[in-house]
Amino acid sequence: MTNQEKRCGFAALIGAPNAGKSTLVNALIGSKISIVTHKVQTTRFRVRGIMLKQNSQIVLVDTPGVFAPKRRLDRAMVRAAWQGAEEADQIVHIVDAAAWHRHEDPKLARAQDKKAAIDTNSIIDELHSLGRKAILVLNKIDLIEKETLLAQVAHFNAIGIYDEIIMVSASKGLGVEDLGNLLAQRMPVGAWHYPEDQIADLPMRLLAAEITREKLMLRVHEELPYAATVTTESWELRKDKSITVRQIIYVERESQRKIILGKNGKVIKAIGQSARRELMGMLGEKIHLFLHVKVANWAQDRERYTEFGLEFE
Ligand SMILES: Nc1nc2c(ncn2[C@@H]2O[C@H](COP(=O)(O)OP(=O)(O)OP(=O)(O)O)[C@@H](O)[C@H]2O)c(=O)[nH]1
Ligand SMILES: [Mg+2]
Repeated sequence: MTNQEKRCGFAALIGAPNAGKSTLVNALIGSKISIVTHKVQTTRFRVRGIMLKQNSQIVLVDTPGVFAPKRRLDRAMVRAAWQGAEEADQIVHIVDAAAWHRHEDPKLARAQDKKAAIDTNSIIDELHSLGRKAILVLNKIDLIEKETLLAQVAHFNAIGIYDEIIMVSASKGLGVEDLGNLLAQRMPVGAWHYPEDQIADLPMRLLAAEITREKLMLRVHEELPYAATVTTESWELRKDKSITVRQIIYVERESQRKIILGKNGKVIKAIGQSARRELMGMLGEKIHLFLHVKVANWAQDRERYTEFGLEFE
């Protein structure tokens, strides 16, 4: 294959929180590079995954969900999402088709579904004003009936900003191949940006911090996941090839620190164990993971933003 035939470009995935963007990026790449939870606002910054398909190298940009921001961190997240979209060759708008279906029925709609629908509509407005066409992905089709889905296709088609609509189940792998092929064909001709075997553009210590944050989000509830952030302080390769990783979990208040530690350190221990297990599986080396919980006003601290490439306004 000559270099001329090669294609390379960026595809940004945008959507309301919890639509399944990170799950879809991981499914397209075939490896977990972006964390996933059942909670909204899991992804906080742009994560680049790299996928090879046909003769194309596609840089998939996973973005934070787009929602009405309140806090400084929220605003930085939403800005990061739109920057990802504006810079991309292709925009993929992901909608949770099951949530959209529920929001249309007063008997089924939960508060979260209504929020998702509002966020989805505001994304549509923004795409309109950007004057950008997008690929629509209706995700979570494993949860709804075919007829419902077809009605949704008609609804979104009529909006006039989508030049393709693809139905997928990111978690079941349905339709993922079709989306990959479409993106491959649409990438501009050009040399590949990354080595052939690279699947993510994210330093290991950042990914390791994300893994710990995922386990934390799965373990503690309500507002606590949003009051916490994780930083990798040190990453040390030992002679026996094992790796010592030290991380700090920042929370905003002493009461939150106590919950994360748990009785006799039970909660932090469980978070550490499952993070360590996942890191070991990923790196194939023995990991010694040390977690430390600190109270700090981190959401107002510039460094906690810049380490993730977020803007600090
Ligand atoms: N049933 C079903 N669940 C899915 C599917 N795709 C994603 N999910 C679930 O939806 C939830 C949210 O997935 P994420 O990938 O974290 O969603 P996201 O859009 O990245 O969310 P944020 O980062 O918070 O914006 C998780 O519990 C996933 O397992 C799907 O195709 N079917
Ligand atoms: Mg995500």
